[in-house]
Amino acid sequence: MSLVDVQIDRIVGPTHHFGGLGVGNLASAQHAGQRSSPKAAAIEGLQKMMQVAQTGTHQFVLPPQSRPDWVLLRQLGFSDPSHAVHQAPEIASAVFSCSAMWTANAGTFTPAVDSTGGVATLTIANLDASLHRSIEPEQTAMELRDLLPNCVRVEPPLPGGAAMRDEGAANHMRLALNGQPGLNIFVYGDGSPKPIERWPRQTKAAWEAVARRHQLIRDNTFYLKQHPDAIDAGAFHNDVVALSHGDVWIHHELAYQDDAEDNAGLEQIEDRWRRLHGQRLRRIEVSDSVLSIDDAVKTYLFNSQIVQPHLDHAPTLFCPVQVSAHPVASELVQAWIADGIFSEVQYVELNQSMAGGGGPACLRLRVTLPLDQVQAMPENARITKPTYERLLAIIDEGYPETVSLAELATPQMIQRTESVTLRLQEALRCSRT
Ligand code: SUG
Repeated sequence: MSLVDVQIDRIVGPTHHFGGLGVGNLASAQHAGQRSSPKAAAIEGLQKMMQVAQTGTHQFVLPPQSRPDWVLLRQLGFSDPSHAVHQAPEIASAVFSCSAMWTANAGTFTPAVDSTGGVATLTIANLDASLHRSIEPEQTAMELRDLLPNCVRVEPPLPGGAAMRDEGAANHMRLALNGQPGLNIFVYGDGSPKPIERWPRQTKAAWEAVARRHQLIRDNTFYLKQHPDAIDAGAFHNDVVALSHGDVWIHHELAYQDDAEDNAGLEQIEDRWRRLHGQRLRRIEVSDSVLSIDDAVKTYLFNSQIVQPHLDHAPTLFCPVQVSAHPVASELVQAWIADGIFSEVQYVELNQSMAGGGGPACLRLRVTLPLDQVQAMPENARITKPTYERLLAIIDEGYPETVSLAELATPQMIQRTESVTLRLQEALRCSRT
């Protein structure tokens, strides 16, 4: 049965700011405390969604989550966000955080064809590695249960705290020929040797639990250890150093520690692919001498988003504009196009998201479904020209231009941002046709 990719992004919330809270995330640390531009952030994200939809891709959208998170604020002993700004700015930043915009961390999806039980499953990520992200899963689970068709089993986040820390699809790759069972590759960062400076955000035990829950075909399931040097260089997720789609897997030389104990090993994955399909997996390794790991992290080349609306055409690559400004990164893209791996590149400006460490691929969750199931998804949450314009008008009218954390915590600003969030939530309330 033929399957199609659905892209799910979220509108960046009106309280978007630079809290510097991203664990091991260089861009987030570099921009900590700077004034942010919530309106520009939301418009940049929405424009990317429209650009993707215009290729003929199924593009859906979620509204911002409700912020501030009053429950977290009160549970941590504050009643007034402005008191938190002065006494515990990290808590204030967490309660206003819009990090749910990075939906690649919302959960991990595998289609029915990959499981022995024949069920499509999404496990909501617990995001337990950081306070500001651990508040996302509850709302995310409700939203995705409403958005996705009933055939998808939406599973709650893994319990177990740090031992089971899970950041969703950002560390998962699925390689497959259309409609056929895929190879699921799960990338983790814990175990020995460890990064020197940074805390790995994904554990192998969490992935093993996800694979069991999803009843994945064992021979098609692989675990790869992220290279500790990549984590130390700021690749806090696999999707900062690797991209994948169909039979294409492009990654940086330092992405994985190939000889780690219990690791699948790249060769084993290639062998399995050859045995299943009788052809070669198109794996491309970009060596550090061509593009250094630091430049990979700076440009977010590997965080480009791949979409393939028409299977008889090579996919389109959406790259951050930072790639076009880098001679080597942009040459690599041109070489991939010349080799027929992609049909074209479209550059997208996502400066506000990039400053928090999120590129085009971080901003979307990919779900692969039969077409009739996609057609059963709520039409009002699909990006079309009229929906785009309606959302743009609400953002333009209600979002602040620029803010600091202290300004976000004033009663007038809270009233304003809560009200525009409600308008967007109302506009996107899922109603099935
Ligand atoms: O978890 N940034 C996010 C960026 C997530 C990117 N996602 C993927 N690679 N898929 C994170 O580090 C920044 C928040 C701040 O600056 O306060 C932040 O949370």
